[in-house]
Amino acid sequence: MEVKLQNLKNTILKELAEIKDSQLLADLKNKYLGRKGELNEILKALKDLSDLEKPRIGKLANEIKQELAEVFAQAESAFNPNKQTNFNFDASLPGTKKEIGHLNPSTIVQYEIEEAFLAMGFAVYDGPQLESDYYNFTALNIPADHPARDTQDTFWLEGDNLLRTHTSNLQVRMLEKYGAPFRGIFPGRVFRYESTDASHDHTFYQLEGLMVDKNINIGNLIATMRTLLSSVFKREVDVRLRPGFFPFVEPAFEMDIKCLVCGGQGCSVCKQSGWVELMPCGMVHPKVLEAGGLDPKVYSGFAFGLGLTRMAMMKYRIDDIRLLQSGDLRFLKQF
Ligand code: FA5
Repeated sequence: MEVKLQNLKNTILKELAEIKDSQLLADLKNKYLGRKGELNEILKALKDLSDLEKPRIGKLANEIKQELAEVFAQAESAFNPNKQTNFNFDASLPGTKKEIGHLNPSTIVQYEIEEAFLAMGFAVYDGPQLESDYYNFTALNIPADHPARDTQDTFWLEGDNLLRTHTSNLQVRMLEKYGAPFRGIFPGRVFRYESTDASHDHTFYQLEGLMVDKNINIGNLIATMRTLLSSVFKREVDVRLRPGFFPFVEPAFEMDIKCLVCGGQGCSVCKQSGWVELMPCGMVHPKVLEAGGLDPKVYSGFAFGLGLTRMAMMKYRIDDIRLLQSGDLRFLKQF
């Protein structure tokens, strides 16, 4: 049978070489490869082979069949070159739109802020999310027994480690590493062991800013806050400044924004108050400067800790923070 197959193949190839037109080609194909063609007749005998021979001869038969099909296809397109491209091509039709990824709204806002701060001579830094108690709390003038620790529910890890509760963990790290003068922002992910609702998540993004130099004052802080807001909103928005309390800044302020989801009327995002806590800030506490190796009599500075995820909610009027990390493409594709 093996010999029969090889002989058939050789005969077909020989006859094919002498074919002069497409009709003869079609006849030849039908004669040998058609349903009742000679090749199929030989293949019918496969079933009578021994179990030992069947796989080997079967494989060979398939290879020959495939090879001949390709040879005929080539011959057909040689006789009729238009056959292959037998469709109407309209270059003016729009192409199929490729699906591309989308940036998360928090990332869009982060990039806008980064651009504005780079233009003001700030640099963008990153740092550890797995942090020690020292940099997250103690170095920020929040010793072990300080009640301020309770305001940021913490995911504690083994030893003295934790998942950072805020991007302020980088304040002392940066001063230690770069000294003064210093201008930097540090966007990043933070974690809090708290239950979620429309404006609270357990994992969210903050963007910290720190500027330290000689003669830095509250005027510099306020001018920077203004630049930050206009870089994101590109228009005037209602904000209010009220006294705050954070052991690492003195004086400390809370900057709230009039809720843009409800226009200040009251909703689940602003807890019916019309205002959303957005950006605490203040003048760097002398103890923090000291922890960073600087003399507070020579240097002063300001720091702020923007709720980046909440900023994105305000900008895009997103009424539930949990949507931002839901991974729901119907939501993400809108940005
Ligand atoms: C802090 O985290 C301070 N480190 C901020 C700071 C930096 C103060 C520098 C002074 C100087 P607070 O816990 O308030 O502060 O969080 C800052 C912002 O993060 C809030 O105003 C809010 O916008 C956002 N935020 C806080 N908790 C959550 C949460 N669970 N989900 C989403 N956003 C939150």
